[in-house]
Parts: sequence; structure tokens; C-alpha cells
Amino acid sequence: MRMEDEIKRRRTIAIISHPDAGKTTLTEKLLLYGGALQLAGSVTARKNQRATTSDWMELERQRGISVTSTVLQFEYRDMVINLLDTPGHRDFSEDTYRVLMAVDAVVMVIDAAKGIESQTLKLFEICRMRGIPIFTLMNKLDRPSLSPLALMDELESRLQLPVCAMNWPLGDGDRFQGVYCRQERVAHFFERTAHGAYRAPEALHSVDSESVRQRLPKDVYEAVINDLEVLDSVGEPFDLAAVQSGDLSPVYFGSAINNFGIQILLDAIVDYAPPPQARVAAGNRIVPEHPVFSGFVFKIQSNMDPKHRDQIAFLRICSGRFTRDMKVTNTRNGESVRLSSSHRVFARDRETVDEAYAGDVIGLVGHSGFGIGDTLTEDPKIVYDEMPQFAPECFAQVYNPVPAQYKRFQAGVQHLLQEGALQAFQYMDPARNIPMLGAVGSLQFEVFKYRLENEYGAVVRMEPSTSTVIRWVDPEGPEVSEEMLPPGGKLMFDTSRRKVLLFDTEWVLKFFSDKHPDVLLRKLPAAIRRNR
Ligand SMILES: Nc1nc2c(ncn2[C@@H]2O[C@H](COP(=O)(O)OP(=O)(O)OP(=O)(O)O)[C@@H](O)[C@H]2O)c(=O)[nH]1
Ligand SMILES: [Mg+2]
Repeated sequence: MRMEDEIKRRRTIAIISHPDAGKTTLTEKLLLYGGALQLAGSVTARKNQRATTSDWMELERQRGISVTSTVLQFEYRDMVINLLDTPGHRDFSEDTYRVLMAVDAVVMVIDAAKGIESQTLKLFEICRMRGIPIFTLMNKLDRPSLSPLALMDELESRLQLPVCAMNWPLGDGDRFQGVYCRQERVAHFFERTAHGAYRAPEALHSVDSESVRQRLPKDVYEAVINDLEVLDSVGEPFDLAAVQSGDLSPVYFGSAINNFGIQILLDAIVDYAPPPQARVAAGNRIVPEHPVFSGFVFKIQSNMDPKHRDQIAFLRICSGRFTRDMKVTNTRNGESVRLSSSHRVFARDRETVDEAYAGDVIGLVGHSGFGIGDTLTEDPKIVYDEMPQFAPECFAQVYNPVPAQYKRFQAGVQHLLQEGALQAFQYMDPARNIPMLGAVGSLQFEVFKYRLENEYGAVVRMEPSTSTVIRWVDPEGPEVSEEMLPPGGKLMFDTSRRKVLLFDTEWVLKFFSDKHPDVLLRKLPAAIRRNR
């Protein structure tokens, strides 16, 4: 197949939402309907422990929440789908934000009983800023839900995004029976299956047919007919170009756990999500068909395979064709590297991939020098914009209390820091060499400690710090020294030897700034930029 055709059949999609809306469940069901799984994981789960494909990490299975994003590549209807399940919890949002840099569209999952929640809003803003197309799934219709018109209205008014109902729920809660597809003008009835493990059977009828009327309770039927009339007269019409530019969100209703509406959503993704999009590299627009290979690392994960204990760098290919063993430049340091250990990734599983194309996410093993945001390319003039960075909001010091085990501890800390979920800071004085770690949320520390203990067999002590606010000292301004600091302030270095100030409270920061108004303090070393 020609390179252009290979690229055209790629779709790269992230599933995003507020915690618990059902991303991982939906991911599992998309795999099931996509033919990539025989049985959806929740069936095989042991008591109190889930076993979905994308929550592969031990900690995720124990807690039932996603801690890290997962990459799943599979083929469906002649398409190559790169699906990324993301964690919803705010404490892991750095990972989710980076995934958003690597995809061409998202499915935003909303719990239909709750509507838009805080984390939905934040993620949504990033998608809007970057012009990423948003497919919306109103999930958990098998539970008592808000009225579908109210859900649509909330989306449109709170997100300021025109929305178009592609299908409409037939009842909710115990009376949820399926969905009516507006374009095809057919009702899809679903039957509940044991634990939602198998593909739900479907039957089609036109909505005004007698059999539909008979199958639905009278009030449900009347509400559906009424809602559909409202939608027909005042709803946004479907417009593919607007969907693909991120200016109109097609909305689907369903229940991931019960397999309701999943096939419809999967086919919509294939039909309407855009193919790989151009990216901006230092002001230049690089189209996916650009003959030169290029991509950027957006995620690093250690120890996915407990037998190998290695590290995978996840690369989003932005242009051209990747071939195994090709030589590329890492533009951060100008180093030339041969990419010989390349993988197609399916959650924890991987297999060697010899060829990949713009749009694909591949895993590269054996390059400990790669960092998040690195551009790998055949043409060193292509340099993708930096990844977004986040200011940590909580801090802790980590110790190894058993000197005999220092090596393990040190190796583990180094590996896990490379994943970029935590940032390390050092005092100016090398004698005080216990690293201070900063994270967006405290759950990151728990994960870090758990993984150091479980993946490296290290003994770990963690002491929360009193600091809560960080500022980078802009070297353009005057120097800062320790004597200038008030109580509750610390002067440290980040790993790039940039000076940072840590303050216990905003109030201490203000006190410092009032006293030293000429010192230039920055919230971040670099800001989020629009990439398309
Ligand atoms: N009733 C009902 N429950 C659902 C549905 N989909 C998911 N759930 C349940 O909601 C809970 C959270 O589901 P997950 O898929 O783990 O949610 P998530 O969005 O991946 O959560 P995080 O990744 O931790 O943010 C689980 O208990 C699921 O079984 C649904 O359609 N109906
Ligand atoms: Mg999840």
C-alpha cells in the first residue's frame, strides 16, 4: 500500500473524562467490538479485582482506578486504530494532558447521572485550545440519568460548544432499552447479557413503527417523540467538517458496561474522526504525508513487563514512514540513534513492528536517553514544540532508610523520575542531598512509593514537605540568594539546574515578592502552546 493510503487509514483517539465516568470500561468494550478481544475483561475479574486490558498495572487493579495512560493498537474495518485510555484523576492529569498532544480526536465520556464535572471542563478546555475534535458519550444510561435534553443543553452552554445528538436514549435506568439513531432513523434495542460480557444483540425498527411504540412504556415513548421533534427543529444539524475541526461535538448515548451503543460509537469514530493531522514544529506545519519521518516522545513507562524491567518510550509518529532499524536524530541533544527495538503496543503486550506510519503510536525500547518531548526525526530541522509542563502543587522528600539497599532505591528513583510524573529538586548545598519531589497531586507520591517497593524491592520513607507553591526564578532578573528568603521559603534547583523557590503558602510568596519586587518569578519554565 502507498504511504499516503496507509496514513489515511489511521485514527488516533484518546478517551478522556472526569474520574469514574467509565473510560476504561468503554475502552474495553471498544476493543471487544473492534474484534481485538474475545471477552471483555470485567468478566474474567476475580472477586473485588477487575481485569480490564487497559488497567494492566497491579495498583490499578487493586484500586479500580486508572493511574497511567494505556496505548492500544488494533485493526478494525481496514482501519488502524491507536486508542489511548487516560486516567481521569486530577493527580494524574499531566499524563492525560500529554496524551492529548499525541492524538487527533477524543471521546469525552460523561456520566449521564452527573453531567459535566470539574475535570471534564479542564480537559475540554485543552481540547478546544488545540482544536481537537470531541466525540461525546453520555454513559451509564442504565442508571437513573439527567434528562437527555438537559444534558445536551449543559454541554452547549457550559462548554460553549455546539453539539449534535447523533442518537437518543430510549428511557433511562431500569427502563433504558436502547437508542434511536437519528441519521439512519432506526431504533436499536439491546438486551442485557450476563455481566455485559458479550456483544449485545440488536434489532432495528423505525421509531414511529408500531413495534417500537409497543416495546416502550407510554411515557418513555412520548418523551422520545417529543425530544426528537425538539432536536429536529432547534438542534444543530450534523456537519462533518465542523466535527473534524473541533467546532461541533457529535453526542452518543449508551452504557459501556452493558455494551449499549458501543458499536455505534466505534463506527462513528471510524467514519467521522479525522485522519492524522498536521503538527507545528518551530512554526512550520508538518503534514503527515511529509516524506521525512518525524515524531515526538509523549510518554515513558518503566517496568511494563515484569520479566524485562525495561523502559518504553511512546512515540507519536507525525510524518512519514517508520521502518525498524532506521537512523534518526534526537533533536534535543543532536544524537544520532538507531531505532531497532520498536513495538506495536497493546496495553501490557507488545510485538515487534517493522513499519509504522504517521498517526501511529509505537513503543521504543532500550533508549534510556530519551525524554518526554524529544523529537526523533530524519531531518534535524524538524523540532516539535515542547510538551506542556505543570507546576507541582505538593512536595515530599524521599529517603532510603536502609543503606545496604541504596542502589536499588537510587535506580528505582531514577527510572521512575524519567516517566515525568514527578519532578525532582535539590538544595543548593550538596550536603543536603535528599531529593525533594514535586507532583501535581499527592496520589502520585503513593504510586511512586508503591512502585519503588514493588517494582524495585526498595525500602522507602516519604516525608511530606510544608511547601505548596513553586516559582521558577527567571535568570533575566536579579539573582536570588538564601539570605533573601523569609521563613517558609526554600531555594532549590530543578534537574535542568534552574533556580526555583518553594513557599509554604501563597502568603509567603506574596511577602517575598513585596520585598523583592524586581525578582522575576515564573509559574512554569515553559507554557502550553497550541500545536496545530
Ligand atoms: N452502571 C454503570 N456503571 C458503569 C458503566 N460504565 C462503567 N461503569 C462503572 O463505573 C466505574 C468506573 O469505571 P471505569 O471504566 O474504571 O472508569 P474510568 O473513567 O476509567 O475511571 P478512572 O480511569 O479511574 O478515571 C466502574 O465500577 C464501572 O463498572 C455503565 O455504563 N453503567
Ligand atoms: Mg480508567
